[in-house]
Amino acid sequence: MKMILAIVQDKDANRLSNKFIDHNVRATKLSSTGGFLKSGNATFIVGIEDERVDEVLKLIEETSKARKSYVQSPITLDLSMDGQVPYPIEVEVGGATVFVLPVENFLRF
Ligand code: 2BA
Repeated sequence: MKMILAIVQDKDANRLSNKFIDHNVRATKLSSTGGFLKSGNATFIVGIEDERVDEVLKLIEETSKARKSYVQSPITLDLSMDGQVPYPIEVEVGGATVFVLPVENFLRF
């Protein structure tokens, strides 16, 4: 068994949840926040049999789009008043960031 941790953009999260339901994939969705953009994303936890890992990765890949986002450049406190104007820096977010981990034990009580 493997655990798949998939971080996807909020905009893709509902579609991915629905795909998991359609394909009988059990998943837990957590609301998360990207450390860099500090904006909301979603993290899915999926426990899945080894032989279904590729199927789940395909569902994630099909659903997750890369999008451009913008972050403000840092402003430094410049006492010379040398007109430092923050400007937006473009970053490409996603599709999805995915980790596949081995599961030592899977228990349900
Ligand atoms: P964020 O940390 O908010 O990052 C959003 C996007 O900003 C990243 O997209 C990347 O394009 C850019 N970025 C992140 N850190 C950067 C840096 N130090 N310098 C320049 N640009 C940077 P993605 O790479 O697609 O990541 C999307 C989200 O996936 C991340 O949101 C974070 O929540 C998660 N993530 C990505 N890599 C991770 C990792 N190695 N471990 C844990 N979470 C990760």
